[in-house]
Amino acid sequence: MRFIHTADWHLGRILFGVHLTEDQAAVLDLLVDILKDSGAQMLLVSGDVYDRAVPPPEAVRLLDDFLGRVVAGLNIKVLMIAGNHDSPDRVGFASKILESRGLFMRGSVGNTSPAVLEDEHGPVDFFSIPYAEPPTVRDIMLDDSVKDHETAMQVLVKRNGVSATKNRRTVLSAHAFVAGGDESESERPLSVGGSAAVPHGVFDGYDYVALGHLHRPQTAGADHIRYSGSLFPYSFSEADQDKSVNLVEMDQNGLCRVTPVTLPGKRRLRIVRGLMDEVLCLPSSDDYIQVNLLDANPVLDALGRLRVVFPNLLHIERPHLAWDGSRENARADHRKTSHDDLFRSFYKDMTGDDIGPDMAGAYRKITERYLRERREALP
Ligand SMILES: [Mn+2]
Repeated sequence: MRFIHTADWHLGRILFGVHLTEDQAAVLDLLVDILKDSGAQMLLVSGDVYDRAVPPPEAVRLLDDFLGRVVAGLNIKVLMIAGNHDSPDRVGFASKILESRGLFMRGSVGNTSPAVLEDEHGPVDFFSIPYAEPPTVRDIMLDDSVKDHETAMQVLVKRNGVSATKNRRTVLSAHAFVAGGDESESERPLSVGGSAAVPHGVFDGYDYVALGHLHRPQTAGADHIRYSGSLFPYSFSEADQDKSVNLVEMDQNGLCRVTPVTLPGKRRLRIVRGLMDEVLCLPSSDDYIQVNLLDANPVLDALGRLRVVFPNLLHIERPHLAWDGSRENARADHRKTSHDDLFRSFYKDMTGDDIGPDMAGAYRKITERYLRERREALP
């Protein structure tokens, strides 16, 4: 049995004001080709299908087109669960009708009956645990032992009735934060205060666990418990990361061989560092770019001039102007400090460096002229 595991599509994502729909469409085209060539019977999408509970129409059209090509066109089944960005009810819309066509949309934890597929060795059960807040799980399962994400996951896993001694092969698709995972900047935390983490041991008994939530591809405590990572880099903390899907080959005993298949995006997300003059000489590119400008001096129209080289420039960082909120002379009385010393300390606060003789001289010249003009203008 072969299947493909992916997650965290975030269709409709907007990054620094730019709609990524075109990039997401290009990656989904690649995924259709991968599915066509892989011999996979099933595609698992482990949550965060959309970026928002109410996705923009272009994102809905993109998913509609993709599912039509895969489920109707290639006759490959799809099991999709809701993540913490999705609306459970919207993802689960018409699910009972769609099941007969091989499209398993699992929005709410209320409906997690397995999708059963057969190969020459017998059946494989594909279970799902969509994302749900612990209080929601407590209400739906009528179980007061649910206090946090860990106890919620325990209760939901137990309901599936999968044990280590089972005689059927089982796969689980879930959206959760497994303890010890490597986070990026683009995941929305599952819990504010209190722990969102679940230990990987709760998944004992499954032959493969297809996780969603963390955007960097990784294993979670065991080789068969994995995050596929997101479809596309959704923050500059994921710059230069290769995104991929997992091609899983399961044998008659449930043993899985996992091969990541990379998804090279049309455009990459890159961070470029240097002085303004250096960066302007770099080869032009339509990648999504963050420029870390190392100039300490003011740079006029940085955005306009850099956009000539990088039309998809999204963000400029000025590490030398990154004031960290600490002021070295915060307690000094500014009324007793000379203009020169005030500026010297301001400069150090803003840039982290001591002022050089050129800058100090230029400042003195400007202030002297200003003070002279003010004196002369007085009646
Ligand atoms: Mn996500």
